[in-house]
Amino acid sequence: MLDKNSPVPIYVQIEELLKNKIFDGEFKIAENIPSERELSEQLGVSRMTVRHSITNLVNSGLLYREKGRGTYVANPKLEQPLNGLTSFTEDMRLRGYEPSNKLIRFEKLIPSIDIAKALQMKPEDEVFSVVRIRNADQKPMAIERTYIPVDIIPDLDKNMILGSLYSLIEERHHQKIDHASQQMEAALVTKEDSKLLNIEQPSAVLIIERKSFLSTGVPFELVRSTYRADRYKFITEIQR
Ligand code: 16G
Repeated sequence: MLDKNSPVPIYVQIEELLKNKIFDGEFKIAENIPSERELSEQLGVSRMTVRHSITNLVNSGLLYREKGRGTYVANPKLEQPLNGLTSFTEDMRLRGYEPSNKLIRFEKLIPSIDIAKALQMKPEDEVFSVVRIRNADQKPMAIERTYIPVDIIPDLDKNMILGSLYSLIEERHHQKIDHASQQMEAALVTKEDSKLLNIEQPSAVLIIERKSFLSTGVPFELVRSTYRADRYKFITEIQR
């Protein structure tokens, strides 16, 4: 299967071989591929060479590693439009995934001056500080750290925030969500987030910070979302 006399490096030949197995469906989406040890034995090459090929396929998004569990065939990356003011729950349902949340933190506190300022709050006003892991079909996709002024949803509790924040605001509180400003940057995942997202260190993540407003002009959330870069692709339509 591998041609040791070929000018094509062995690790590239292994990449091609693994790619073909993925495209032919022999290795199936979301299933484990054989371990580095198994592949190196089957192919008669060193584990280092196999690891090199697998790392390249992980970097190109065809495979992903899960800590302590092995290497899996990736779903095609999720294409997330950046044009609309949508919620995680809506985005996942639209793509046929079942959204769920794992609540990591839920506290009521007086925020830092910067956060209070951004949310146009008085220094003595409280916020809910919420950290959620956002899953699609039980797989972690993003971590969201959200600040919501207590005045917006005074009776917010742990169970409510396990559902959609946006539908709570719109359907239960009958407020209209109007617009948001957001910024995006690339980063390496922190140690804490690598555990929450179940990815290895180092891995790339995409961070979006969003501040969203009600139709009354009042800001209702300040959110820092950390997305797995191996699972997301952000798209926009632009016109000249
Ligand atoms: C999205 C929003 C986030 C919002 C959340 C609400 C981005 C960058 N962020 O993840 O600001 O808080 O949806 O989702 O899109 P929910 O209604 O499902 O709780």
